[in-house]
Amino acid sequence: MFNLASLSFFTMVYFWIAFTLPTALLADTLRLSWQAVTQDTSGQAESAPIYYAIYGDTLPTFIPDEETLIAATTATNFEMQAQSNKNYYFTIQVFDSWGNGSSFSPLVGTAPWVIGELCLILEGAYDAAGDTMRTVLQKRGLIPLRSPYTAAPRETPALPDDVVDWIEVQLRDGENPSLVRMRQSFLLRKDGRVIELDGTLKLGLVGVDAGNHYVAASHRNHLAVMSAQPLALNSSTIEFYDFSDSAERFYQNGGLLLESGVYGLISSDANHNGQVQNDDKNDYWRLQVGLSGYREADFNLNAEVQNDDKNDFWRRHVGKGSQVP
Ligand SMILES: [Ca+2]
Ligand SMILES: [Ca+2]
Repeated sequence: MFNLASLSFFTMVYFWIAFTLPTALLADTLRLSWQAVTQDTSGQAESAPIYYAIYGDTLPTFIPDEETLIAATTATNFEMQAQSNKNYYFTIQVFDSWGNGSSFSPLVGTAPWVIGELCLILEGAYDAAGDTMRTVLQKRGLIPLRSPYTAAPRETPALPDDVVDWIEVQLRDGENPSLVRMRQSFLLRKDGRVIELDGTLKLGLVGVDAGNHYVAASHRNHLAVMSAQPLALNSSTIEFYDFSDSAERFYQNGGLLLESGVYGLISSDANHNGQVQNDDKNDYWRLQVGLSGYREADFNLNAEVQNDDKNDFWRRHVGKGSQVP
């Protein structure tokens, strides 16, 4: 009996992924193949049958478990129909005939990705007394299940607990930060953590290769911010960036001191054009004052457009602009 628990895939299994040309209008065939495992880590021959459990999902941060188990096979290849507008990620575990399982193979995917974790505070939602952000919008059922950022479309069947609002995360070129390499919608939790749609902290940022990237964050009625320097990101080691604890985290000093030791994004950009100007008041606040709901001019995110949105936020910031190039 061979114990596969310590079997290493890194030297024994290789993966290829290929898309074939679409044969049907809406589906591509996704093919996954790998080299057979024929021996264990100590070089002993492995006796058949061994089988391969294939786990997969549309996010690179998925957890391989019963829910993400797609198939088990004794073959060394696998085919499935894929939706052409989605990315897919896979990992494989091999089992011997006694049911001993190996470690998971390296992840493979249809698009490159990097991972990271992020923390930021929105001025409008911040409640210094509670050291946390208001979740009135969620408590009143007002946060849409579809991201408001149309350039980074995303949808979820349900929201996790303690959500403040949607947030857009961008990775920008490490040499030329005006170049947006990817943008993706996530959720902001009341403690400042940016979370995946299922609530996990690890963010899979899809569509870029490992390397140096500036991280930018954009909210629908706050001024966008960017990391002071590019971060070295890759697909296996988590880089945690916390915008909330120092003015020095922000590119061109683009953050706002909220209370001693706490920094955040500036509120009051109703039309999300990167500037707090008269039109944010005249074209949004003035038309929405007195209304409830998920509104652009609700600068403190309490689900009501009121005088304090103008007096305590817009008036203090008019003339300010985002420092993100
Ligand atoms: Ca504006
Ligand atoms: Ca308000």
